[in-house]
Amino acid sequence: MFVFKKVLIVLLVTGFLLTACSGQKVRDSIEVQINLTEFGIESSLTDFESGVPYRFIVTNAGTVEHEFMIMPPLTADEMGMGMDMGEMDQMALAMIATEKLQPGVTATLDFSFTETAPAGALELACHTPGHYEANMKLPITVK
Ligand SMILES: [Cu+2]
Repeated sequence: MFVFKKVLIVLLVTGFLLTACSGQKVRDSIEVQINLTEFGIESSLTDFESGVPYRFIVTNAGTVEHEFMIMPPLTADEMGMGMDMGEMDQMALAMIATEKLQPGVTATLDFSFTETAPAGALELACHTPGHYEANMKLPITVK
């Protein structure tokens, strides 16, 4: 009876540890530090993997308001046309709006890419009027 109890306890503890470990693997996201400035975007990571959960920690390190978008690059035509913000928002895979990125503020965004993206297909960008044209963009890849 004593041995049986011991085995049972070992099994219970092992089961608990396995559950705890596998649960953590699913939840843990990779942190990506992002700085927005006048005018540029810096990121601790530019090569991503599809299916991996990322936590984008975006800081507006500038003195004017910015926004953060993950989206395809705009063509020269689209830039010239002056797309409205609604169209822009629809193109974005994910975004943090201007209201949440006032100067000095840090906002977070949890996001997983669901598809791969070769070089040139996606970028991090700020589309506050004039900022994209002033080079607030950073190419990324997703494998
Ligand atoms: Cu901006």
